[in-house]
Amino acid sequence: MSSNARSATNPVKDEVKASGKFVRQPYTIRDRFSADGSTAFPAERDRYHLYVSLACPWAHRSIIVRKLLGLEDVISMSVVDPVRDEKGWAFRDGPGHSEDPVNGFAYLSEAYLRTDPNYTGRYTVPCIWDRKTGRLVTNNFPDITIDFETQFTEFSNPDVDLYPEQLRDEIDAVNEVIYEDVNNGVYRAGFASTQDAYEEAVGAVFARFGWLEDRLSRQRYLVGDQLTESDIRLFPTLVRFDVAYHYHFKCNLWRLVDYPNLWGYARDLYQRPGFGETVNFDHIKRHYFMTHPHINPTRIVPKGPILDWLEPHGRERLG
Ligand SMILES: N[C@@H](CCC(=O)N[C@@H](CS)C(=O)NCC(=O)O)C(=O)O
Repeated sequence: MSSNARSATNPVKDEVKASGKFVRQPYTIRDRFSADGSTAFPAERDRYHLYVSLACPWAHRSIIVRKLLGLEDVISMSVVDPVRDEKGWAFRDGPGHSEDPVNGFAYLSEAYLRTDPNYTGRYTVPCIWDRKTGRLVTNNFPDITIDFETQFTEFSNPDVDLYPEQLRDEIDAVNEVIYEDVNNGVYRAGFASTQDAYEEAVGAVFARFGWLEDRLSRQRYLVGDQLTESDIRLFPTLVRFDVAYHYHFKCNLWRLVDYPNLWGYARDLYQRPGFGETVNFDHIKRHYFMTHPHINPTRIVPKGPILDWLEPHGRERLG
């Protein structure tokens, strides 16, 4: 099956290997922004548009960074319908989502095919459209936040540095293990098609949760004594964990709320500007439970769990 004729019920089918392991597709549109005009996409005001889903953890990272850096008036953004069908992400008016304000596209696929008529990957969020050249610049989520942090500094809040030079090596190392075991780990568990592949992935998720629980018992943030890109990488997975991954992706050895430090850390972030205000549990739940019918064929969205994200976190004592 070619990627352009993806299964209506399971768009990642091509990425589930004979071993039953989910191996995520490589990123295919990977141009970079530049502060100094050294690439074809210089950092400019009112030129670029970020397409996101509020359900998607990969997109959530770019939404948080855009907000924390104060780039909302520089890079415009719009939100797709959280429920995806066989045509992929759609632009539609509804609670928290809208039609495409830039191109009037009905489906995100149109942005990809306008960029490259031979595009065969999945039509994913987040991705960034360039009004000037009429194409997508990138759908590679790690580059998006790093470029916002390092190439748009002329336009961003000078008091916020999420990728400080002296912490970059440690941030990159932490991000790598978090990506493998946690961010993508929950997907490797949820999309596994054999018992062995599932168990390996779930083991990695909870082994890394143990490591994080220990690390966060001693420090308020993942790296250094400030908020960084690493915290922004972890938070979107944590905020989705008990409402989606625990049940829908069968990551159910424990819940986030069973880890005092990790749960306190997640609430600490949630209660800050840029974090809780960018979380939409309605989009998250409807997306996961209604978009993967090979996992949840009834598409029934669970009512719970009931969680108190605003409960005091007590993390101030750590610095
Ligand atoms: N760009 C990355 C991560 C982004 C990603 O997977 N986003 C999901 C939503 S959480 C998506 O847009 N999926 C569309 C699809 O599978 O057709 C990838 O291609 O794996």
